[in-house]
Amino acid sequence: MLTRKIPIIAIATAAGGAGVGIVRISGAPIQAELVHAIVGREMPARQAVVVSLKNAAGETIDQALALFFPEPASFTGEDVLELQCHGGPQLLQMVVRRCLELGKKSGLAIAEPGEFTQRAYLNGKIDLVQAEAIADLISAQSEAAVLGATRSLQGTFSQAINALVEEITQLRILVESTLDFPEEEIDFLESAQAHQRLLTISQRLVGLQEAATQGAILRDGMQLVLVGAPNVGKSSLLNRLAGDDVAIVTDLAGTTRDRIKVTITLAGMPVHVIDTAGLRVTHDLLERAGIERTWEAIRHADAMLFLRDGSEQNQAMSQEEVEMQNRIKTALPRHAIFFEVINKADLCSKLQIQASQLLGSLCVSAKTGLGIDELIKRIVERPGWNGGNEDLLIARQRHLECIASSATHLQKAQIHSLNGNQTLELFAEELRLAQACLEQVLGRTLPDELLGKIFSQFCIGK
Ligand SMILES: Nc1nc2c(ncn2[C@@H]2O[C@H](COP(=O)(O)OP(=O)(O)OP(=O)(O)O)[C@@H](O)[C@H]2O)c(=O)[nH]1
Ligand SMILES: [Mg+2]
Repeated sequence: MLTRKIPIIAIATAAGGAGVGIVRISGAPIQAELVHAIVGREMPARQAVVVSLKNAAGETIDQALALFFPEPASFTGEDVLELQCHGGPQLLQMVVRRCLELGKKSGLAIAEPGEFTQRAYLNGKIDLVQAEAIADLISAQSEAAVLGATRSLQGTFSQAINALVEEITQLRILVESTLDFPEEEIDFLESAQAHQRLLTISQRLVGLQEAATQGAILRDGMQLVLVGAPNVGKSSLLNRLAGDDVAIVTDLAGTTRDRIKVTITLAGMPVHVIDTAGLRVTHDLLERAGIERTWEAIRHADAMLFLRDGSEQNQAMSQEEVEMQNRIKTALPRHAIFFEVINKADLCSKLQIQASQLLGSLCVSAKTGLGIDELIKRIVERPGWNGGNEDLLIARQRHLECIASSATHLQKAQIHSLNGNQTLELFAEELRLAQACLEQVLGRTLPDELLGKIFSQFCIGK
């Protein structure tokens, strides 16, 4: 997205009829004549005024409540004029059209998606984490996600990152100034406890990494895919996890033809459970199309339950099953978690169950509920979900990647810090890189095109 200087306008409320609809204009500045032309009077700062909005023929389009926020004390940091109209889609379009006519000379144009928030970011009103939190707040699907996004918007996440950046900066000042006095460097660093300070920073970063991991799970939910041969009980397990008869269950192999996706919460963690068509060689065109979708789901999984039927006489995997499992593991994304689950444990002997558990499988019965609590516990604990109760922040994969890179640079810095004076410059360099990665989270050192991409995913009018 290009950064434009012209004033912009958009309908800020959702499409469709509503009691109130808001049209928002932002500009640096919005010419006083334009404001006057739109609302038919001078606007006081930050005071609600009832105004008549008129069309070119002088007919009243609507009676609206107008608010004018002069820069810099506004959302975007620019002059902002907000018109709270009646919320009819046609009416709001007419208001926008009229404003565009009146603002033609000033270059008034329709805002691009996220352009208001981008201006707020560029004018230093919010950092990138806060800007992203606005989009996440709008699209939040659960109470916990709303609270987490609000916390991030209020700056809790940014403050934690800023505090770490500050500590790394202090350490860098120490190390880099030591570089100028090579003969004293080791003693100096030792007396300043550089190594200990680095360890403390690393520990804090790990804490932040854990919080951000929780936040990313909260925002995106986990894609949990149920895979296995026909009839092993995938749909039955989906129904058990969802606590509802979501998918059809029969004793015919090949019942499920298409992916079925249900979003549930397991121990407070949002999970998108995806039931799939059983994997087997088939000449049925419809079933083959379903199986192709199973592979598609595997390629996008965060976690997979590979189900086997425990009631079958032969507990050992056939050559065919081994090959299938290997193909699946290759198709899974690198970060995905793989569980082997033996279903129909109600039909297994105690001995069979013990033998399977020894081999690392989880034994459950979708029919009776046996082992389901343990399965849920294992599913939520692997990505590090801690129950998601208090102090959750919302976070994105982008944040996780930056934080992980920062942690890697801090680890390298630790190695160099122990290696004495030969590697002091490398120590300093790794600290610099660790800091830069954290600053990227806040958007400070992010390339323009990436910034544009982030804001273009916002809705128009935000
Ligand atoms: N005893 C017992 N039967 C089960 C269990 N889970 C599923 N079944 C039965 O196994 C049969 C197949 O179950 P489904 O859930 O349809 O299996 P599926 O893996 O979805 O099968 P496809 O959709 O054909 O791939 C049904 O008759 C279920 O009632 C279980 O834990 N115990
Ligand atoms: Mg099924």
